Amino acid sequence: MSGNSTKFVPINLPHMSHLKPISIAIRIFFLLILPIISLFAQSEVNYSESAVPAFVLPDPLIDPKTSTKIKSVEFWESTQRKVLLQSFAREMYGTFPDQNLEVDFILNSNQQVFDNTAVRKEVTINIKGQGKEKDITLLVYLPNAKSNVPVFLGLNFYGNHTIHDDPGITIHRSWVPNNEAFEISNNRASEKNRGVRSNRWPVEYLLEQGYGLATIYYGEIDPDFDDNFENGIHALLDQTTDKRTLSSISAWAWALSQALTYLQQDPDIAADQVAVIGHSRLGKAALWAGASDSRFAMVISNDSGCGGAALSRRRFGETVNRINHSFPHWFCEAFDRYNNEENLLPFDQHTLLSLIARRPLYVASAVDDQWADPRGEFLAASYASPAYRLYNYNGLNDAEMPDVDRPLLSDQVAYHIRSGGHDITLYDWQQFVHFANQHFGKK
Ligand code: GTR
Repeated sequence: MSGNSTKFVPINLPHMSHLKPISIAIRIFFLLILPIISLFAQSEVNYSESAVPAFVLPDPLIDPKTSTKIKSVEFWESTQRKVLLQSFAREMYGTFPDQNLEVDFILNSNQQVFDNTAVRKEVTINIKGQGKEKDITLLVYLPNAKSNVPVFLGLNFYGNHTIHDDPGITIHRSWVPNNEAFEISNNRASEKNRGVRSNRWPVEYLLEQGYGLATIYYGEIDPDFDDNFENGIHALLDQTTDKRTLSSISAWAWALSQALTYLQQDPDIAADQVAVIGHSRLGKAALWAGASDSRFAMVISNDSGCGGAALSRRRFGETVNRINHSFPHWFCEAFDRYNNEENLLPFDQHTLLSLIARRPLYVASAVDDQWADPRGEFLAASYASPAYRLYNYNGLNDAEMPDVDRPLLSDQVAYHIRSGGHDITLYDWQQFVHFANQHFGKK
């Protein structure tokens, strides 16, 4: 990773002996104290709207070859979208780990649960590459009362068994971050953690609303630490390929697409009604999956922040420089070039959201989650409107940012800022269900 190239001026204090104390003080201030102050200033997090720098956003609808505005869906889909997707892969999210991987699905269990009101399926996604293989488990709940079920698909942070206290959910054997509150130690999941994250996954509520839920533990795909891409599905790739083009976010997004392939084959599921959803870093993965795989019928970002829905150029809360230093494995190495140089990015996150047009998009923020820059998330959704207009939708258009807990729903794009902090709550899910009902033809 390239760091800051701050230069220090050498100070030779003895040479100052002929100077008056006042000029020594001035010299010390300029040579020693000022550089220290400015170093601190750089590392301070900006939470002030007045300190957001002036910036110009690249227009996703300008054809770089002719510098003219794109007006046709045909050109957008056949050319520009592809160029922009490649640009995101090359400069930010990394390439998809899909070279020469073979993927198979095995339905391991299919059982009635919750007093026969629902079915729980566990599907092994078997991935082979370079003579090695890896299994990841997709957990699926579907309501019994319906056929052709629409499904929310999202990754989870600690294991499928943490999303509900259902004793039938298999406990994974992958690396998992320790968490005292969840009784996770030695980086191993166990019975003790069953259901610890059920507050984030309202399974019964979704089933009652006629939706299915599908989830994978993201650490089974690629463990969330900087391992130089040795572990997870990266281990199944040809290690002579350039590792610098890989990233964890692309691995997680790739697995979401594999899960979608299974869900589209499941006869109980509406193949054209699978919404991809994610919270926080998994919201970044959901957006990248949704942008790059148009089979996802709806895309939902919850508090995805920097590298997700928030505009990078605003430098509000988490910045490109910070995220690349804290999580070097999330993005590809090329993204380091934009540390403190956001204006050089050939796109911004409104471009990513534009790639989701014309499909329904929901961006959600939380008012106390300033680190994720709620306003930057709203603006990116709003600035994606021109792409939606290509398809004769309005998108958020020029709407003002709504008040807290007052969702703003346009024809295809929705946004809310919830009271409270960085989390995904029942309130969030209720808004997503309401939005999905509009698009998936329910009442
Ligand atoms: C934070 C990170 C955010 C967000 C969050 C999360 O540490 O800075 O970008 O992804 O983690 O995933 O909970």
